[in-house]
Amino acid sequence: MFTLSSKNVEESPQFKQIIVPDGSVKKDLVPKVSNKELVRWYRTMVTVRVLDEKAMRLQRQGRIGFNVPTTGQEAHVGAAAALKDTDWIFPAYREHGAALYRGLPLRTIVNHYFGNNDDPHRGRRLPGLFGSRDQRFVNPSAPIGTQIIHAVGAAYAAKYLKDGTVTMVFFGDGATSSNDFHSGMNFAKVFDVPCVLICQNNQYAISLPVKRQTKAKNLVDKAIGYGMPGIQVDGNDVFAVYSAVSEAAKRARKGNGPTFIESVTYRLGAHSSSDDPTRYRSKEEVETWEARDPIKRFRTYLISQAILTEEESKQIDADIVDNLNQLVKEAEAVEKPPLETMFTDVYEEMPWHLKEQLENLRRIMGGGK
Ligand SMILES: Cc1ncc(C[n+]2csc(CCOP(=O)(O)OP(=O)(O)O)c2C)c(N)n1
Repeated sequence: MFTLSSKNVEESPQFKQIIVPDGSVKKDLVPKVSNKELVRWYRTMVTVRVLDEKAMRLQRQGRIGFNVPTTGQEAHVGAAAALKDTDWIFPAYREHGAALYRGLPLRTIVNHYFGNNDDPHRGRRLPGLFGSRDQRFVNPSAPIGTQIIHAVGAAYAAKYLKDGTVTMVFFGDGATSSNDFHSGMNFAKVFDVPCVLICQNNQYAISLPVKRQTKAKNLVDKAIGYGMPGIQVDGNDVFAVYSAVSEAAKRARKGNGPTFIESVTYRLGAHSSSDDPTRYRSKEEVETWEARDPIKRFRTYLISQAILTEEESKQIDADIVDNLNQLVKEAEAVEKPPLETMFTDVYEEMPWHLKEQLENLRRIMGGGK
């Protein structure tokens, strides 16, 4: 049986790939998507990259508290693009591209990074763990894998209500070892709920490589045990991700139940701003994956097809940087939430014990805000 390793991903017999790393394509597999839409995907992917690079610098400068890197995993934008706006997305914590594609304003994410008074979460969540009801982009849960059962439950509700919506849940390779993965996958297929379960196999759960996570040859093989269709896809290929999710969403909408997708990708950055990946992986391995960069190959494709010129792509990139720098400047100038907001917005009326804690805190802080 074929075992996937960082060196041979392209040789896998079941691996779905449309744009190969040099930017050329398997023509008959290219999805029918307008040029305008392709440029939207490109913009979104570049925005995610630029945001990540900026956020890491801001964190190192002590201007924001934390960052969850997304560099290398931007092709998941194709997954969001394959759904309808009325479908629900249950993300893990590296799906900034799906949120932006759905229309969550970049300004909101930047405010959230600063935990300022305009952050809808008002600084009460780890930066990167944001959600938005308007975009049907559910708040990620920090405990690994829990969103799988939430998404499957919501899909069960959609089936019961016959409202035609599909749910899509993202999770990492590490999450496939969680109890919630098992119960979610099992329940999803037993009740044939309209759910797309997409595992972003970025090769590591913090420092634990995927080969120490499971004895299965490939994560996609896990679908077989639940009687569910599985697709293994090049997770650095936006076309392949889009096609796989389109196929899965179509199946779900027809009433034919869930699909498990293993999206094979790589986290080029650290696990989080608190991690040092040089302690557990080699420079050579990272370079192997840098050569499969999802943005570079998509840009090469767009330019080769005259969908964008080299100059236009550079202009888009530069505009994104300028816009982000401006948003950062503005977000940094917004006041921090007042102290009492740690206790408000939790209950409609603040209960006595929170009032007491607020008073104690005020006393300790010397009445400061
Ligand atoms: C239930 C649970 N156990 C452990 C952790 C600590 N933890 C945070 S992230 C992480 C790794 C998750 O890896 P994976 O699912 O592959 O996602 P990735 O971070 O690679 O995107 C772990 C173990 C947690 N948040 N929740």
